[in-house]
Amino acid sequence: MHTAPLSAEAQRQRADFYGRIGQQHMTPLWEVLGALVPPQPRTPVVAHLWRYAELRSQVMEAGQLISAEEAERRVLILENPALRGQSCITQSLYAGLQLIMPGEVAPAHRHTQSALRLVLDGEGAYTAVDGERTTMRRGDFIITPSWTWHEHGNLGSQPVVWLDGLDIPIVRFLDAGFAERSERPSQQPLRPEGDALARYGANMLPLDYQPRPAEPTRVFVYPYDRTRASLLAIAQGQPDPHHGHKLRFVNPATGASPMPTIGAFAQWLPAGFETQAVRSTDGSVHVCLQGGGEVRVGEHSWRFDENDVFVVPSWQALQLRADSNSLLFSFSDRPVQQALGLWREQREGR
Ligand code: GTQ
Repeated sequence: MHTAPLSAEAQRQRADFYGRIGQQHMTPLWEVLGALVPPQPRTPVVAHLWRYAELRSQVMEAGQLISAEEAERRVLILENPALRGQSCITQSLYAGLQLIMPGEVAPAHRHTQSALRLVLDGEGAYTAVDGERTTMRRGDFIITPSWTWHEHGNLGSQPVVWLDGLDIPIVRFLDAGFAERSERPSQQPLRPEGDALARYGANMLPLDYQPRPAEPTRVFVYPYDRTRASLLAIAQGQPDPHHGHKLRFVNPATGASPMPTIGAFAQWLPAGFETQAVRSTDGSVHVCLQGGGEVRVGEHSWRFDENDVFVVPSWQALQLRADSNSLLFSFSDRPVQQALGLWREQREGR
């Protein structure tokens, strides 16, 4: 403030005025302008790391407490420590660890919220999306776009755990949430497994396919072996000083992000590589699929290992160091920010 201190009388006058206009549901902008229009992002979100080795037993305990059928989805939500009770990991994104036990089905439903899955632990489960199943293998990135029917099942003999990422807070903010349960817990398979990937994800497209703008991709599984092979191939070249070897997942028919509200990325950091600090306006959720090292976010730092999940708030500097060859998956609301012309990134030293 550059103005002279207020007299007691003037302070009283203002307080009285605020009280009177408050009766009519008004409030003065000048008292809140700095907070409403900050010079740079001032997020309430805090950085945090969830160590999978410490969470796994509790995820498994949930498997004894409630069935997938009763729960509809048996998920332990990862709540940002500064946003407890709000079911979100950043202001715009939800994340949780979902467990499905052998023989269980998490029944078919659909909702306007878009979801991604990143398979972490166990094998033998599948997700079905609009009549096609995909087997869930560790590291697979699977999507269920807005309003697609989906269920999960486990035909194997092991508990299977994956990370769910959804745009629940975005849809809540917009008051645009709809959901419905299917009459049948499992969808009738309409196409063989692999059909969508062959039609839409092999550098070809069906003859008459014309995607609408912002239509989510018909490819609903990005297999880990393909992702890893691409990262290993580009890792023969020079890494980017701020990102290492990092690629974004796309709708192969359009080049846009797989779903309009959530962007997803995969990153390879060779053993010993340390990134330079970078910050961006999209708060992001990261998962270590291979390797381990150290993550620094602002003043905080953590060791990360396989299956650990960490959240980086908007506009906080991120630095990563890989102790062994490391592969990280991440997701954020970047496509939303880019569509609105809001996204910014700042690379240290530039
Ligand atoms: O698997 O459909 O973590 O509807 C939250 C809501 C997962 C799902 C979640 C959901 C799902």
